[in-house]
Amino acid sequence: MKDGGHITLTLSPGSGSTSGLVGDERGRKSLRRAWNQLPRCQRNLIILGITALCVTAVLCLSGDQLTATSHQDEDPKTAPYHLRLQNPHHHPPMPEKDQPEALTEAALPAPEDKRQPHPEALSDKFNDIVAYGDANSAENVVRLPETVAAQGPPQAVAVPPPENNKEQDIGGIDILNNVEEPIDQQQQQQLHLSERELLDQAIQSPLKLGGVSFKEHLRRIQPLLAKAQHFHGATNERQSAVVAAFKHSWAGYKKYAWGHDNLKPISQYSHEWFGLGLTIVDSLDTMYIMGLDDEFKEARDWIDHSLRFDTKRDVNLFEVTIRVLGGLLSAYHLSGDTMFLAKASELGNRLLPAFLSPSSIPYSDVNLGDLSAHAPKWSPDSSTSEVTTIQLEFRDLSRSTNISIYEQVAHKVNEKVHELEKNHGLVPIFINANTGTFRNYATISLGARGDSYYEYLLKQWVQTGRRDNDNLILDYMQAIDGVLTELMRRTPREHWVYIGELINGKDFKPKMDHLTCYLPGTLLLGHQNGMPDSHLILARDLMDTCYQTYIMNPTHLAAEISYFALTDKDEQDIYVKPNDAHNLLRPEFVESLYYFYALTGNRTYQDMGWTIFQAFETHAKVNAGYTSLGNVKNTQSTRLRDLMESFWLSETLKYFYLLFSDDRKEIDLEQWVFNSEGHPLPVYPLKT
Ligand code: DMJ
Repeated sequence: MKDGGHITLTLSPGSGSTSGLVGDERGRKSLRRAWNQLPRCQRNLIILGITALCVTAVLCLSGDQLTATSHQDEDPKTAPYHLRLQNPHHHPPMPEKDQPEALTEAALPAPEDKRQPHPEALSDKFNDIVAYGDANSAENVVRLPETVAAQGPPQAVAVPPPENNKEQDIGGIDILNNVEEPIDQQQQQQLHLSERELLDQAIQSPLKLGGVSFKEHLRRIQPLLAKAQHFHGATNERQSAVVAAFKHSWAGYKKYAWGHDNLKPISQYSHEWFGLGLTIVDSLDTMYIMGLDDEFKEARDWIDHSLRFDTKRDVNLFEVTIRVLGGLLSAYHLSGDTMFLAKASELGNRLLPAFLSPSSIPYSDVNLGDLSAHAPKWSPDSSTSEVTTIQLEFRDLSRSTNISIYEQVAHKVNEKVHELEKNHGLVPIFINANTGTFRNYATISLGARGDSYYEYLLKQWVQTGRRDNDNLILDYMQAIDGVLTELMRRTPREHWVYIGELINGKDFKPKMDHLTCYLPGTLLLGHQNGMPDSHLILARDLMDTCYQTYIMNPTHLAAEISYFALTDKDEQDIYVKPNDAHNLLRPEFVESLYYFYALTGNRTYQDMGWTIFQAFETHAKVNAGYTSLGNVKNTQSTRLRDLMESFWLSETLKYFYLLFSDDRKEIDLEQWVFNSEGHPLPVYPLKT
């Protein structure tokens, strides 16, 4: 330390004196005098020597010694749980044969062998796992994500900026390389606002971010903005066939329903739901991935000039979040076009009134123009899957704009639901936004109103960098435990595995919605990220059943709902009731096929998908697009229903296209996470 041009050395009490402060002071003075009497060059030499000694000492210590904590000596068996879990991101590379990818591929039998309840390839492993309860418990994560690479940004390939996007020329770094920006005055002010004040600010000024215009805010966060990703387009006949199906759908929509939510392809008319051009917004990223530049540009221009969010009309928070907010954000991340981010920000602001409930569980309905929200007209409750399937999108909006409020309010829902009592980790399908509690005796289901609660537990954990011991992943593991013990059954003769429901929260019903066929893909994604082998086995068995629900019908298309035999007195192991025989062009099973192909490389899943794609071509394709069907049980009487839902373009066709890709990592699942509507969003590095 410099003190009037001199170096002040301080001795500890007792080292220079025995008489307390006075002696200490005297010692210090005489030392200073002696030091001052030394010639300057000698003093410099001494200082240099001391510095050299210190540097040598530091260099001799290894990195581990330098960062050692008191936990280092703890017995791994008795150390706290979080210390026993290794950080997945620092897991050493495994020898080739132990790579989970190889394990998964080898462990999953070809679909021909599928109907064995315990195939040989897995039986030892299966027995080793013993009881599901133990194997799946939160205390017993079998493997950690060995294949999860160090979290880096998605490989951004620089492409020329779109002409229509001037702000694109900024050449900012990838969004995932979040750089520390100096905190400016605007940010300083924001830091001092409470959550409620931030919420009010965003709601009162939906055309602003952090109190300033979008343009100004985006200018300030330039280094955080996304770069365009590059896709090469179809590379084989199957992919080309899917692109042709997309173009056919798009042409019909453009001709008969442009600017409206959905196409009615039989009556060749439009169908309105929220008045937000759903099909256009939902299709953006599919077109970008397929390399349909002209279609992407016309959609982009419609969004820029004609998409309005200020109409006084109630919309459903969940549907608009997964389709519109998710669609805009995904289009932004893939194309790098900040127009999409500005639109997403306005929509995010206008959806925020949903969170002004007494419990922080959002209301299901929001009036985007009025900026008000309420419970559905038909019930005081929100659907559980709906309030828990908005977090990927709201978090991404926060991370993309560097405005925290969206993530804050959405994450609070995670916390509230986490605290609620569950049935073996399973949740009732209704929750009250005023009281924040589940409806008593509500059904438990992995189909309608329950499904994506489970999906988003895992996917949010993946999105946020796969943090050890996170409540999201602990809740997910507990829930899948509950699925295995409370909901999973096999049919008596053919041993088809299915997931039933608990009516009133207790009475088992052997009914499975087609919606539940998303689960095998999610389970495999989880297994790839360290979940127990029991998840893999369930994924594979359920995959077989879902495929059977397609090929058992003469159309090779699945019904909306299937029932399963409880005893061998039931005539068929799987059957469809007349009122449930419709098909809405839903994506869930194709989505699972995509995950199975993307994560294992096994091309048999492509062949299964091709059978289904051809079935859609045969039975759902009409002059003006593709239509939902009323009956999959009779090829001569499919009873065309006249609706092409936007998820046909956002999900079903996108997953077909990616399933048929020669490059199974065309979208790298370590870098991207698909929202519930099939829109890829970036995975963020673990926050430290
Ligand atoms: C889509 O909107 C989403 O996949 C949602 O999560 C469930 N329903 C449809 C598709 O079936």
